[in-house]
Amino acid sequence: MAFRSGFVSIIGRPNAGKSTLLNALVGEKVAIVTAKPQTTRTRIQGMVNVKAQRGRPAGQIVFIDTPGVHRPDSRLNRKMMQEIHAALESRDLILLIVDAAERFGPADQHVLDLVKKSGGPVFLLLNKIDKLQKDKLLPIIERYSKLHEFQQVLPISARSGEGLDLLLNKVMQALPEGPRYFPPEQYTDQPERFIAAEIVREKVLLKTGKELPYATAVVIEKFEEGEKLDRIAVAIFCEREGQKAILIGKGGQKLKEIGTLARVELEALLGKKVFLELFVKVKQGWRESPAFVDELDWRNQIS
Ligand SMILES: Nc1nc2c(ncn2[C@@H]2O[C@H](COP(=O)(O)OP(=O)(O)OP(=O)(O)O)[C@@H](O)[C@H]2O)c(=O)[nH]1
Ligand SMILES: [Mg+2]
Repeated sequence: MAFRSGFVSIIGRPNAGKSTLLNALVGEKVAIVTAKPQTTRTRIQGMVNVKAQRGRPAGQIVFIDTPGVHRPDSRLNRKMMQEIHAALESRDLILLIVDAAERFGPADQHVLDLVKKSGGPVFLLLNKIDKLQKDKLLPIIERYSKLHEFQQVLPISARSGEGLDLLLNKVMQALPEGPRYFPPEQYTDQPERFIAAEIVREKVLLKTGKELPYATAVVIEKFEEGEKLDRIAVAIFCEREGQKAILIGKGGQKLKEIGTLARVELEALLGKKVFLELFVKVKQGWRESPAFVDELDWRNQIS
């Protein structure tokens, strides 16, 4: 059977579990995951190399994680929506992912309309079925199936892995013959620097309350690779002095906790000791600054 490949975009509301799904499919932490909405800010590719099995050809699937679909109210949010539109264009397949335990509402309709408008085949993934009583599932599937001619409606749990094998098989069946786009050992398109910044941002989201997540941005200021030790300096931007005080915490305690968590994960990622320095900086209104928001996207940092 001929090799198959294609690009598959994962689209859904904030917190639906898009990044958790990407990580579970790839088997590596490609995208950061938190319980807070709007965690993902750019589109992120994760590659899965599929071996041939009985009745299934070998292939390479490039999954694209995206920010959650929301109503944009700032420059940053508009940029996030642009990322979603970019991921919707000329894809081989769209995975629309919803939290199966939540009621379908206007925000879900908005996502569905967006996906419909882009045309092309769509799989509906009913995620988080681990939270659901089994007898609740069938009526949910029936209700969702009436909304659109989905090519597949698949119950999954990105967290437990339930349903993901079947999902991979169905995706492979839906993809065309095509080349291997990336070498087999490459599992993401993001540079290490960006992953490092994202890891720090994840720890910031994890360790702070409701208000800060939207107001923080993380920029790598120094990334010096050594044989045994990497020296990384990171700026955490927020919008107000009060937020800076929260991030630093009493006697620097909060920042220390963030730094320790991030360092441990960076050392595992880089396979080396890491000397990590964090600086908190205030940049008023950065979310409205086109230059700053554009600079946050690693694609713009490279070109
Ligand atoms: N119980 C359960 N929780 C899940 C599952 N998938 C994701 N979650 C949780 O849902 C929350 C959001 O997960 P993410 O993967 O960050 O969601 P996302 O869609 O990428 O969110 P944004 O990046 O903010 O758009 C996290 O707390 C996850 O642990 C699942 O299958 N079951
Ligand atoms: Mg995400």
